[in-house]
Amino acid sequence: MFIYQTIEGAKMFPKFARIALHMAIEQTLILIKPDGAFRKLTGLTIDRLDATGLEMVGAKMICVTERLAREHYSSLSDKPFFEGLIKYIRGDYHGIKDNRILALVYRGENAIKAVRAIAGATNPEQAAPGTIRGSFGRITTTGQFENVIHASSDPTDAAKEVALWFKKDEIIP
Ligand code: IDP
Ligand code: MG
Repeated sequence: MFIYQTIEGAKMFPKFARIALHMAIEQTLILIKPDGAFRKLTGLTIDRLDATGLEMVGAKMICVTERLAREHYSSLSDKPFFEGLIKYIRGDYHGIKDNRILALVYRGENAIKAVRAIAGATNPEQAAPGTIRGSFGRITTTGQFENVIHASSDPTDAAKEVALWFKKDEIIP
């Protein structure tokens, strides 16, 4: 079984390639968004992340500058909700002092999917009950999604986001 979990195994035994690919060790970025911090959901979020069995390999409070916010969400810059999103992530709606939020990196098998699963769908009204967003997210009367946490959505985004928020030596090798 173990041999099939390696790339070489996948090449030698193509029918097991899918198993090998599904065993990828990934890193993913999680941000406790300002509503999550404001509502004291940081501990609960970490508890659920730890319960996945993934390993926390990076953690720090970061000042979300205008530049960092816009870079992080650059792929959404043409969306009508973009400016509101920048204000939200910078703490403008929740009075987060100096715009500081907690950023985390978790690592493990299929970490990206595993964290997305406990986070729930983007729209908190559509997120499954029991997920973090389904339990604690809301849409404000002005249409702002407050969905508690950010979680990287795919390997390309995860690599980009981890590198944007963390220096190499801030992550446990
Ligand atoms: P994700 O956070 O689940 O990956 P994205 O589509 O990458 O979802 O959007 C990033 C963030 O932008 C969301 O988490 C949410 O805060 C905000 N957002 C996405 N779609 C909407 C929308 O339709 N209205 C308001 N805010 C939105
Ligand atoms: Mg996303």
